[in-house]
Amino acid sequence: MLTTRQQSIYDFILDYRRHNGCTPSIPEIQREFGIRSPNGVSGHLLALQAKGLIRRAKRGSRKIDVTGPFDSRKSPVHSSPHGDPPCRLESMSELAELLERFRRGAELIAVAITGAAGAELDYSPAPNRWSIRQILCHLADSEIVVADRFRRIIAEENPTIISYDQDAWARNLDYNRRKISQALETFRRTRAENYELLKPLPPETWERIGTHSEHGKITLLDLLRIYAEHPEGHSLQLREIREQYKAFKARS
Ligand code: NI
Repeated sequence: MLTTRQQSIYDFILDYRRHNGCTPSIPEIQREFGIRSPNGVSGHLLALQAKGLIRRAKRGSRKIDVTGPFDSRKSPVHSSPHGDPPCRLESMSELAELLERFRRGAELIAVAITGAAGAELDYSPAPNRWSIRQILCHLADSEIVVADRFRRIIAEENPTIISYDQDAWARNLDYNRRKISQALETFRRTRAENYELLKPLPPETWERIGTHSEHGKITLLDLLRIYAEHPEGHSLQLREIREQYKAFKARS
């Protein structure tokens, strides 16, 4: 069992990686959780490491490998031993598989929230953890963001990809009050549009690049990998929240 804090830090690492294609630095984890010293973060990371969820190349290194059960699929973006994102396609069947995972994203989310209603939708398992409603809004908004990123990388020469603060969006864009049905529909519709855009692209287009404002060079293929994985991670998160809600209801 993880402590609530360890779980939150682990979730943060997974979600950060989903969005950015790499894991957060110690100072970023400090800032996120208001931890004063880097040693405080190291303590939590050592605990996650002891539980076999992460692995670190060496003490103090930026690179955190996620190895836990939530992530049996190795990070597609930073799986090379030198830490450079692989830009090339291993095979056309790999691409077909990624596109199919990407296509199925909205369906996965719809299944994960089937039957959820009422207070369950706004239940937050712990401070700073998102509710089902907030996660759905986040999925809709992040799909709109990536719709722009895909189009820029395909159409423009090395466009700048600007990062966004997903927690500030959740706080300031009314995620607590938005309609879940509408968020799911936006996610489904935007993902379908993105899929139609990506499906017929010729192999060389997948090597086109953009430059991320914080993380540097990223290929169209990297972006597809990250966003094929994105709803998969959040669907596991949704299932966990629903389990936690069930336990909470049983207690109260
Ligand atoms: Ni996310």
